[in-house]
Amino acid sequence: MTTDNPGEQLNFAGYVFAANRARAAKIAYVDDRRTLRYGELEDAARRFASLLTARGIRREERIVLFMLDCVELPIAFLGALFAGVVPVLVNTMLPADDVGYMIVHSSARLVVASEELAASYGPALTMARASGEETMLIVAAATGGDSLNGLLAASSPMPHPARTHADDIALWLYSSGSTGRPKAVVHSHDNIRQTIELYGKPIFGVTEDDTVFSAAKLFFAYGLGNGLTFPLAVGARVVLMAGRPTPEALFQRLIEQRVTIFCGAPTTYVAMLASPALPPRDHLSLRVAISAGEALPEAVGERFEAHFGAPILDGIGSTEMLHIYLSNRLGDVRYGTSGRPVPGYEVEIRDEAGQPVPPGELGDLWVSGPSAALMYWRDRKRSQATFFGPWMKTGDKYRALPSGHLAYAGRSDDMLKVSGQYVSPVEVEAVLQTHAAVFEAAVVGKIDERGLMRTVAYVVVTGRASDDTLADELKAHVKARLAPHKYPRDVHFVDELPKTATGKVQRYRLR
Ligand code: 3UK
Repeated sequence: MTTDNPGEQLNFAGYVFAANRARAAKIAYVDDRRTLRYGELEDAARRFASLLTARGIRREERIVLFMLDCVELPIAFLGALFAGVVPVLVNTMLPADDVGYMIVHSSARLVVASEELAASYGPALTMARASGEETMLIVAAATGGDSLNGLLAASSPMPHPARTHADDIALWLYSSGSTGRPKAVVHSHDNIRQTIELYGKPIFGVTEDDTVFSAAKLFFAYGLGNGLTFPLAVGARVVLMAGRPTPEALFQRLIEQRVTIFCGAPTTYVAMLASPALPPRDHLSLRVAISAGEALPEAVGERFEAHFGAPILDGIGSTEMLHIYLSNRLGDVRYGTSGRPVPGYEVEIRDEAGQPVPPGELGDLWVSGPSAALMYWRDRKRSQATFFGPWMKTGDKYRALPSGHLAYAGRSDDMLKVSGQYVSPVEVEAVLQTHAAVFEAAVVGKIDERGLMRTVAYVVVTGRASDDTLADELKAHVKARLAPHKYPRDVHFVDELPKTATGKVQRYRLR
C-alpha cells in the first residue's frame, strides 16, 4: 500500500489500519454497550468491506449510514472506504421525507441503519423504492442474525484496500441551504487527511494518550473529525454516546472515562454550566475543550475555563471545508473571536466586489485550503455559486480585530445556526403555513440573554384565538414535521407582517 505518497494513492481506511497495526490491543472505541480494540475495528471493517462486495456493491457507489453514535458506525464507515465504496452520513434526527430524498438523490445501494431509527428509515426506504431505487437494508441492532454484527461474523476480512487515488471521492455529507433540498457535499480521501494534518494534529492536538468525546455526533463533519478521523489517525481512545447529550450524560462520561479532549457546540457548554450537576474541576481529566457550529459567547468561554481550568478553543468550520479552518489555539485564546487562520488555509474578508476590505471593516469571509469539497453532487448551479477555483464563499460576515483575531458578525444569507445546526427560516415558515390557524408567518433569529441564537416565529392567525394554547400547538406542529432543533422557541402573534412594496417580508424589521 502506498500511503506515504501524497497526491497519489490513498485509501483513508487503509491508512488508519496501517497506522495502528502496533496498537491491535489498544481500545479505539467505548460506546454505550461495548469496547472495540484497534485490531477488532480493522477486522470488522474489512469484513464489512467484503460484505459490500458480496452484495454486488462496487467502487464509487454510495451507501447511506443512518446510525446513532455506536461502534458499528466507524466499522461501516471505514469498511466502506476500504472497499472504495462511498459512505453518505445522514443526520439521524431528520424526518423520513428528508432521508428518503437522500437515499434517492445518492442512488444509495444500501442503507445501514440503527434499529432505534426504524420509524424514519422504514418510510424513507418505502419512498425510495417507490421511486425505483433497489436499495438494500442492513439493521445495526444489539442482537439478531440478520443484523450487522451477525452478518459481519459470517463474512471474512477483505485482504487489501481498494486502490483509491487521494483525489477519489471518499464520502458525502448533506448540508441544508436557505432554499431547496439539502446539498450533497462531496469529499475526497485526501481532504480527510488534510484536516488531520492541518487542524487535528497541530490545533485539536490529539495524541495516542488522549480520550476524546464529542457531544456533536459522527454524522456531522464536526463530529466525524472529532470522534473518528482525528483520534484514529493517532491511535487515541474515543467515547461514543448514542443518546441526547444532556449535561448529566456528558458529565458522567467525562468523569468515568477520564476524557481529556471534549467537543461540543456553544449550547452544549451553556447547558453544562447551567446544570445543577456541574461537577468540580478535580473530578475531570479535561485538558482542552473545542467549540464550533456557531459563535461561542465570550462569557461562556471565560466561565468554563474559570471553572474547569481548561480552555475552550472556538473555531469555525463547515461541511464544505470538512472541518475547522479558522481557530483559537492553546496559548492564544481570545474569547469572543474565532481566532486566526489555521496554517495551511488562507482566509480573506472581502467586500461585495470581491476586494479585501480595509483592516477592521466588516466583510464576507472567503476561505481557501486543501480540504475544500470537490462539489455539491448533481448541482452545478449551487456549486458554481460557492466554489470559485481554490476559494469558497463561506456565507459568513467577519471583521479583523487589531490583534489579528477574526470576529464572527453573522451570516450573509437568511440561514440561522441554532444549537450549531442550520435552520432555514423559509422552511419553518412553510411548515407553519400548513397549520389551519396560520394566515402568514415569518421566522427570524434572535440572540438571547446567554448570547445564543433562538428562533422566533411571528404569526398572523385566521379564525382562532391567539393564545398560549395555539402557540404550543404551533410549536408541536413544526416539531412533528421537521428535525427537532428547528421548532420556534417563541411564537408571537401579530396583526400583520412588515413587507416591502413588492410584498417581501422584511425579516430584518422583525429582528
Ligand atoms: C457557522 C460558526 C461562528 C458558520 C462545522 C466545525 O458547523 C459546521 O458546519 P456546517 O456546515 O455550518 C457551517 C456554518 O456554521 N459556524 C460554524 N462554526 C462557527 N459561526 N463561530 C463558529 N465557531 O455560519 C459556518 O459557515 O453545519 C464546524 C467543523 C466542521 C463543520 N462542518
